[in-house]
Amino acid sequence: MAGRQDQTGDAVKERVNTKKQDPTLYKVVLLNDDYTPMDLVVHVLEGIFQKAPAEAYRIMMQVHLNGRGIAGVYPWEVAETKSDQATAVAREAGYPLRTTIEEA
Ligand code: TYC
Repeated sequence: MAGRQDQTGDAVKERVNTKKQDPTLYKVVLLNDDYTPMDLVVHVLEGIFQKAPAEAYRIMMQVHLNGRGIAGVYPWEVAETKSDQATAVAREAGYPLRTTIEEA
């Protein structure tokens, strides 16, 4: 079985699972643009990043006023998936919302 050393004779099973978790966390950063509607960004923050309405609005305004803001902090695969989902929602609606992923 992958990731296991069988117990035979006096051999000791040393590893149960060789697939180690990556402990590194990554920020999904939303970037400002002049075209994506504010309410679409709030919708993305609520629907994809699980933010409460007031927090979603706060993050959206942070991005609008300062150019960038943190949508959330996640393990790599979660960050990548949410980043892709956010831009996909915007593209489907015809808007250029962009994100970046940075080590937290
Ligand atoms: N600046 C956009 C506007 O005035 C709103 C916006 C906020 C766009 C956050 C992108 O990540 C963003 N409609």
